[in-house]
Amino acid sequence: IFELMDGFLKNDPTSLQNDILHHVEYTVARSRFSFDDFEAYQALAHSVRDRLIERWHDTQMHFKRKDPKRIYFLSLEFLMGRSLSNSVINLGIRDQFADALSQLGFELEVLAEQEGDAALGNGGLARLSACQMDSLATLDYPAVGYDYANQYGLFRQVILDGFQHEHLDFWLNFGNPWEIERVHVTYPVKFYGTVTDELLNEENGKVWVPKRTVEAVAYDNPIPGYGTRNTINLRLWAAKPSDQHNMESYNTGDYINAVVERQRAENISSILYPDDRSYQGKELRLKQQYFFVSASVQDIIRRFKDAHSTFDDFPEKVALHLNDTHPSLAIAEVMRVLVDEEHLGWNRAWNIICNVFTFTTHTVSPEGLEKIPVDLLGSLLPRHLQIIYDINFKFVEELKKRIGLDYNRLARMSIVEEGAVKSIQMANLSILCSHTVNGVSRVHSKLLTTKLFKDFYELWPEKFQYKTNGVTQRRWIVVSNPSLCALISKWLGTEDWIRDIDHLIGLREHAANGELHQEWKMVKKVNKIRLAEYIEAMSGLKVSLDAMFDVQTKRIHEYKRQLLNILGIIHRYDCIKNMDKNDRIKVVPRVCIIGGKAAPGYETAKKIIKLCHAVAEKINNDSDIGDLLKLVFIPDYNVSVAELVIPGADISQHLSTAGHEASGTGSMKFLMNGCLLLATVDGSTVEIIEEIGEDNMFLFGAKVHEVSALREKGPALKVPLQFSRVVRMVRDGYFGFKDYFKSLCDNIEGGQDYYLLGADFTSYLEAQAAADKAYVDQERWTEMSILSTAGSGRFSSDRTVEEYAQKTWGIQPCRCPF
Ligand code: 26M
Repeated sequence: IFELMDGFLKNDPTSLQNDILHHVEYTVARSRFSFDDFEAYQALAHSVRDRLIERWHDTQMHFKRKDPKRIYFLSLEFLMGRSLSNSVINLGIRDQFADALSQLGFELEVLAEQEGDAALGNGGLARLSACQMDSLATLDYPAVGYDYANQYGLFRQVILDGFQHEHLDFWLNFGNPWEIERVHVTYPVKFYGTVTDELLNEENGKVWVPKRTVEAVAYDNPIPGYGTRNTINLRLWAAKPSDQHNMESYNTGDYINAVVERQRAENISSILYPDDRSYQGKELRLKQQYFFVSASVQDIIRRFKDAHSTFDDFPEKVALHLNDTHPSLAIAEVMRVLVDEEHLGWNRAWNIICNVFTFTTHTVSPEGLEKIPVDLLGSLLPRHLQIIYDINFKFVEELKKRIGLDYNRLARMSIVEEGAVKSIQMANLSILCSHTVNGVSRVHSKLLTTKLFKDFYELWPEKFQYKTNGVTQRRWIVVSNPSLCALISKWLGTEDWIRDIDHLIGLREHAANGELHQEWKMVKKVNKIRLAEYIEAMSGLKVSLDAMFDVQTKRIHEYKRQLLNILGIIHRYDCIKNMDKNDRIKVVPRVCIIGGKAAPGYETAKKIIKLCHAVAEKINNDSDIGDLLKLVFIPDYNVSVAELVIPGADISQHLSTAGHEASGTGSMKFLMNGCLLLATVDGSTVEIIEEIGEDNMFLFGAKVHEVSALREKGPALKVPLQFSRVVRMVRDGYFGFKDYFKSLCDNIEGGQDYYLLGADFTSYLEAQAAADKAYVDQERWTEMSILSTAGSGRFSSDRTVEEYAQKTWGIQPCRCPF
């Protein structure tokens, strides 16, 4: 037994080779004497998976024995990206695998490229969940992530003639070695039907007679921590037809339709909704939300009941986290189970609810808040609607006692919104029922307590907290930038920063060291070469390595102001065109890189993508410009593309109109990779300034408190001539597609410029000029770059998760001992 304490599997090169070949032969079913890169990847992935499973078992056993309070992280989105490199690094066996493979004639990095990118999410919120899972595992917290297992993920972006097209992403077609199907972990999830009000009183709850049942089957995805044996679980639910599903049709003899109808159950987990408000109020979206919430809640309660006899202990053992309002039906579901099925009585159940839920919001705009039409909810989940009404009734009665009959305020705070479409305000429900409400940066939190949720803040100031977001240095340095990783460890004399980010600050004392500068520049060069090769392979465009690589990659949104970037590029082009020879020599060459997806129904965002291509076409083919300016749009930006782009960037742009970006996490990844930031003072940039110092960044634009006054000026707002000039170029068809781009121009002129591109243009150009100037002095630039990485420690998700554990969830580490 003791010999098996470390598991069955050995990690010496011979054992690893045997394991890989074993999987080639028996899992992939290819001859061990003949297999290609993809087959080698599959066999390798299965060898890694075996090691993950061992640790996963040990961790689950340990948690079961210790029975600590667990954090259940409910999120409708996890942007995991690829797993192979991350897993071998976190398991601490990367080099061993690389050696074993090279003896077999394969290269680890090449095989890693074979893996599909798991894009089970949209953008910031979704990648944040993934980073936080990595930190939870690494810091030994007893956590479980829950989501539904969407089959296709976010759409694949294909660019044709400069226009975005959305294609299905068949990422599961070649199988997914990281998931473990648990055919025996299944729960029925019920929909529709009626609530009988015959017998039961408030103490005993009510009886819901649902009409449809779908089976939720668990798919477990092990998440390994770094420097620990702990491996936690991301449990995804796939929808399968249930045996109880629509039995009547069979009985009435309509066999074919009954089968077709059964298969429809699987639609629930087939698609991921792109982030777009126009998708609100869709029945399928609501089904997805309830489907995963119901299965997760059943799973959580089953696990709790296995070890406990009274629900009074529930809040001591369970923290339920709502990642935005998307999973907030969990509130009504837990209430329903406790009242209707466990017969705890309303008050006891309510007391439990108020002590287990925690909530983080990722939104700044009131329009971004989720609303569910009452009719839709009432038809799909009649009992849940009743429960929400009951919660609201009691809340409003209580509120009247506290604030009196201020009907406007009561209406704002009510969970039920009486508008043109009567609907449920999911944020209000989440705030009411959670003991802690979190923002994702300091500015965001300020906006929440003074604007968005002011009424609630005044009632319960103690509920409101914020945790500035963070990202995991394991993925964003160790996996994506191995050369920088080695350099950092060399200069710090330790690899401890990979687990304990505070060490990173130690780079500061070397920031002026000439030897480090040489090595630092080499690393950046290696990463720029990698990125340049990718750009050439993708678009045929050759870019100069001497140019400043300037990157803006994130979802396309008006408030993120990619349009400001493009107009700035047009301005730069125009200036170069009008320069004489002597001045041209002084121009700092630039490669401008833009990437990101537009929601399929977001016309303006799609036009911005087209404009980017139209401008690129003009500039890149202008022989007069040469290497002085290039513009590239990187298609299908996702986690794996980000891993390649971010390390190669010299400068990155974060241009949101102040007050619109809740936090922003891309900037943190660039910062860790020694990339300088050109940014507005918005979201987490405020905290970044505190760490890096204004002198080491390029800041511009109106501040949060100045924005509304600027907007009020409307058409009277002065815009610089340079701005009008570049907009005119677009209007006049200098880049073609005159009619198509007209609305883009109308949106930002004549008092319509809601996101204040015109107002910020001068200061934007000044920041750009300052960046050019700084780049000329390469030693100064390198120092700033080193200071960026050195100061990025606060933006590790390890710090964020630690704060959540202590201040919000009340959980302790539970480390697997062997
Ligand atoms: C809504 C309705 C229907 C379908 C999808 C959605 C939806 C999906 C994702 C709405 C919003 C979604 O994500 C919002 C998001 O990603 N917010 C970002 O969260 C980051 C992490 O906290 C912040 O850094 C960003 O500032 C914030 O924009």
